[in-house]
Amino acid sequence: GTKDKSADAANPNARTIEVLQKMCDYYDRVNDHWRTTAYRKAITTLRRQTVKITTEEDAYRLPNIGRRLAAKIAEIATTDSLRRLEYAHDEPLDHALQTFLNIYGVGLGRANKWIAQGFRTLDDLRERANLTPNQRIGVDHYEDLNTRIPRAEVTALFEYVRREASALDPAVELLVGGSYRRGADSSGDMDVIVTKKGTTSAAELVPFLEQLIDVLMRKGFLVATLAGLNHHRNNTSRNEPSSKWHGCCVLPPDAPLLDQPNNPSRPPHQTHQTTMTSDTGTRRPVWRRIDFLLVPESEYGAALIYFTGNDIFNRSLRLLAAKKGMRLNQRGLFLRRSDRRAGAKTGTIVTTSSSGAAEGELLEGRDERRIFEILGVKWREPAERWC
Ligand code: DCP
Ligand code: MG
Ligand code: MN
Repeated sequence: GTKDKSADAANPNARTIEVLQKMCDYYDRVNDHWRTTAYRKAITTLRRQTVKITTEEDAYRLPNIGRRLAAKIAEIATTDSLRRLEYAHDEPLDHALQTFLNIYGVGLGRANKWIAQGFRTLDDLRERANLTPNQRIGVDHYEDLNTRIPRAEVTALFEYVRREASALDPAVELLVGGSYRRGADSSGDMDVIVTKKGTTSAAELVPFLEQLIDVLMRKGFLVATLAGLNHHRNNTSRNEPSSKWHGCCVLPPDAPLLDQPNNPSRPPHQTHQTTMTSDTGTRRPVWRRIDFLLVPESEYGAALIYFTGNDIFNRSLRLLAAKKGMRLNQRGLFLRRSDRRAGAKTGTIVTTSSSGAAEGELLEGRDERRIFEILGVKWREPAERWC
């Protein structure tokens, strides 16, 4: 069809579509339905074009593209082609760009600005650039944060978190999602999903997470905060605490590192590198990225699907939901407002979502398998969700 990846790659607007898709995914994640829809429509329009759209005027003339999106499209198209013109045959510049793009939280715009300011290396940034606190963490721990975490270390890190969590509140349940739940040998980060029986909003879990983070910080397990609970990236929420926490952690030197709890054949610290030796010869633990995600029990199934991924799998499930008159996001599977008849088709008892009518009526939130069922998709084990 017109929506697959190979078709996008051949499109003259492929790069613009790719960037818009990332923004669309972001707005979708923060439940900004209005922007998500606007971006989705613009992407559909761009996919139909046979020439590259580079100016605001040309973009604005197309269907379903407003002034501001037209300006965005022109900006993406021109900055990206500028970059290609300037850097394509300039190996050092291209190398600098790749280095900067691998710094945690740094995108194309930021990286290009640093290059324009004359910076080429991490040392240039460290010594001369005006870095935000997060950028400084990304630069100072560049190697660590670009190293994948072996599965056994994710398991050990998680055991540590789980022990502290159950000491605070034994009723709270934790699970590692993301690539770890899909069975990966190594992960880019650790995605810890936090839930508790009887909860209906993430806010109910905030006091617990605040306590847990406090304990883990004091014990030296958590070493940096990148996005705290008071970080309002979600522009649709009015001053509510965020339901996620992003930061860095280290494996305590005495934590056991075993693939299985009773595997005596593999002594700790022998098969995986969890410490790094610095220039001065001192050993220090490797910094790892950790995310905490607060999920009420009522949304647990939908959140599990979302945070298990992978992102392509999520996108195809959402697309399928849309085709069937439903809407899937990290909070639940909903009946689209304009398409109430689908409820009759699925035979589901329809209840109103606590978040109001914006998302339509809630079909299922808490049960992962039930969401697959209602969508009419055969159950896929997490290990089968790589796409
Ligand atoms: N996710 C998504 N769309 C995105 C980003 C994330 O659907 N744009 C979902 C699917 C991911 C999950 O969130 O599996 C966790 O995000 P991560 O970035 O941590 O990705 P993974 O855990 O899958 O991979 P990695 O090993 O790189 O952490
Ligand atoms: Mg992950
Ligand atoms: Mn993550």
